[in-house]
Amino acid sequence: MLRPLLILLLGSLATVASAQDSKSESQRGRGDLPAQGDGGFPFVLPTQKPERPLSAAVERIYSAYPAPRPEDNELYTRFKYTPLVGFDDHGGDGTVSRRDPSKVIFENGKYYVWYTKRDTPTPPQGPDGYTDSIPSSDWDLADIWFATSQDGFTWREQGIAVARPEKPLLGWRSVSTPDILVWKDKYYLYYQGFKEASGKRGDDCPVAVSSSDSPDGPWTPHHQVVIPNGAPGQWDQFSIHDPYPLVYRGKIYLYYKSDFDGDPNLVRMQGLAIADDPLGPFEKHPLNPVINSGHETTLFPFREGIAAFVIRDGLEHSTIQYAKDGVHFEIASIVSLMPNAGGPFIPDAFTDTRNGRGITWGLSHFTNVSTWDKNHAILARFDCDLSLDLNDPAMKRTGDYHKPDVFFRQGLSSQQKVRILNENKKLTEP
Ligand code: AAL
Repeated sequence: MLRPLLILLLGSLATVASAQDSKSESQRGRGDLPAQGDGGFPFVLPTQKPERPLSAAVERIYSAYPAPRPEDNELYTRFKYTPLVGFDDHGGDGTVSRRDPSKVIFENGKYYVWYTKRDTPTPPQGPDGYTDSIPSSDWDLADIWFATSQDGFTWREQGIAVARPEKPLLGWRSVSTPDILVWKDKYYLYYQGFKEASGKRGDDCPVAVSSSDSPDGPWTPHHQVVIPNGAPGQWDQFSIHDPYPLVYRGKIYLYYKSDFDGDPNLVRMQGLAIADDPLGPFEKHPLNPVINSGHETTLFPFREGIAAFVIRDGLEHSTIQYAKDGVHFEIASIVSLMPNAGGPFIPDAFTDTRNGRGITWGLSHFTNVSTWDKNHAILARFDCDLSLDLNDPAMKRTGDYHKPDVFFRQGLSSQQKVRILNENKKLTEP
């Protein structure tokens, strides 16, 4: 009885052994195939990487992400949006625009936010249509305004924080895209300072700074470039956009975006500049750019590192990324409907935390709200669950359901329709 069993066992071992020898290099390297009859990948998703050969895709959920499923991934979230109350955009005629909100801070019992506000006789008229009073772009001929709120939904516009200075001072053409830093009980606003109309050569500007002893101002502009453009030939030679300071490892880590290349399209990446003093000097990180995709900057301390929204542009758009050291960013999750120009409320943005708790809401913007001939932007509120202190399962589900018109509005252009018609014709030609 024993003998036939032994023969069977030896037989199957021999089969496995010979199969071993005949495997291709890649097959051998990629983890061996599961043993015959091991019943396949388990029905219940293991929380830890199972001791079995895995495909690249399944291997990745255990090696490349904070958790193997979105529900448990603290850096995965859905985003939910709420219109704001309290802002008048002049009937949406394009003459009044609010955009690129700063981070939100809570002081004196209320929330504060700063943003770009344009109030011009006409909507933007493009790089060939601007004058001293007619804007080229939605953020041209703008000032920096601020608003306050008790609840983050209803806002009261308070007025100008930083106005365009007299020509030829830095920012005389436009000051825009502000962000806030609180350092040693003083307040600093960093913003884009335009010395020419945006779009003349490109969206070219360095970064300027103003300071104040109170979030209500008055703000003192320092009329000096604090984050300079890069040297000729460098990625950030023309534009330093979306300055975004955080306090990290005892210093000011200021992230920024730049537009470069342009053939066929502009490439957007993000860099880092570090300083011990809000007025600089800022040292640009030798490894810049540190984020290879994205558009407006949105970042927050998370655990011992820094997390970043990587929206809209580039290979890794629509991802949330994480760098344990604030420099080497890796994809932590893939998300949808990300906030444009997100300015989150980050309680530990300036506390030099070693254990960032994350975020649950902020303000963002929607650009070109109606039509190009009335081009303007509005602010909005976003909510999410990227917090170690919140567990909102509704924010951890995947799969947004959009009505057909959302897709149909992304319709074909007339050129694309002609191409398709010609392709069809080719099929029917004899
Ligand atoms: C925004 C930001 C910067 C650009 C322009 C206004 O989305 O990236 O601020 O200059 O667009």
